[in-house]
Amino acid sequence: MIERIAALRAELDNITASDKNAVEELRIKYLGKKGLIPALMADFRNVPAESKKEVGRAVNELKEYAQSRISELKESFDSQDNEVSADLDLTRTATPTPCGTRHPLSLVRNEILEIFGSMGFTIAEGPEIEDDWHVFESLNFPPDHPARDMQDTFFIDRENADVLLRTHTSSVQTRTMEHSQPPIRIVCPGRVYRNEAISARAHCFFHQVEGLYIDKNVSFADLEQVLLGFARRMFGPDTRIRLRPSYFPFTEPSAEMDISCHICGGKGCALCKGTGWVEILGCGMVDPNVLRNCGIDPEVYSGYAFGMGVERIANLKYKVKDLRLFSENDVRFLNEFISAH
Ligand code: 2NL
Repeated sequence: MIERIAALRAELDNITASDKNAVEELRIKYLGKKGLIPALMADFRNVPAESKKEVGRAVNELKEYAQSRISELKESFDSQDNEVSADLDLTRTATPTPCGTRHPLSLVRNEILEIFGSMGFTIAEGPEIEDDWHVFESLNFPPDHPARDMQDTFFIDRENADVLLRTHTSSVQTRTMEHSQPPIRIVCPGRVYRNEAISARAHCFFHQVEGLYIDKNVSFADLEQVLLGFARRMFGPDTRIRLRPSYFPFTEPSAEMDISCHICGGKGCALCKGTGWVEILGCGMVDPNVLRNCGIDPEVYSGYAFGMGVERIANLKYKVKDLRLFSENDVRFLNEFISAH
């Protein structure tokens, strides 16, 4: 009996296991109901009385030794499982997931809309494929106006000259006037198309935000104040504006607005070509013909309108030299605007 105990003990000294299942198999082999150690214990009754004390202690020690060897092996696998989580440093900063950026034109458009929104203008949008009436006729373009030429406007149906891509977002404003009465106070953002050769300074499409305000007693002074407020929020509180007489078919009088150069403050630099002023938009009082065409009585109501190119404002704000960068979607360019959010 003592020899069998010693042999089992020696065996237990050398047990190894490749995984948890192997440990379980060993446990069954030595300690399970029909295992070697319970079998040994079953034979205990055959041990002569004078040896019972000694053998009993040895069997109990063997059992304890087997239990400790088996749990030792088991723990080695448990701690291996834990080693993965022990390596995991939960205080470390996670690897950053690269995420997209807003397009600079979206940033500038949103900023423009936000400024006019705070002055009570709501956003109106409309179709890019338009008809002659909404783009030209209603807006007081004479039939022989050069903008109506094939050279400037994209006609998208060979047979039908009445299907074209809008050349300005004014068509959204005429649509709004057609179906609602003043007061009307809207800003119209959107893409517009012109048939031009693509270069650093021109593209066949660009983006506009136009504004329209119609009510009783709207004056040119109202227009000037709203545009001054806009210029100061967009380009800084010290910005000054000047309005130069101009011509548009749909406004009378018409003007072009310059801001004091935000780079040199008006002293003269490369951006303002030494003049101290940079042009940012066109504007004017809505021509009475336009109001009449859209079902609004020019004897009762008056209004102002303005229009600006989003690319032009973005060029000035971010000093982008080549217009084509705005539509090429080169991520090296786009990633420069992460911090502008
Ligand atoms: C520019 C100039 C302008 C308007 C757009 C407008 C719209 C209606 C009636 C009257 Cl429905 N006017 N829009 C007026 C003046 C100038 O845009 O240089 N845009 C890029």
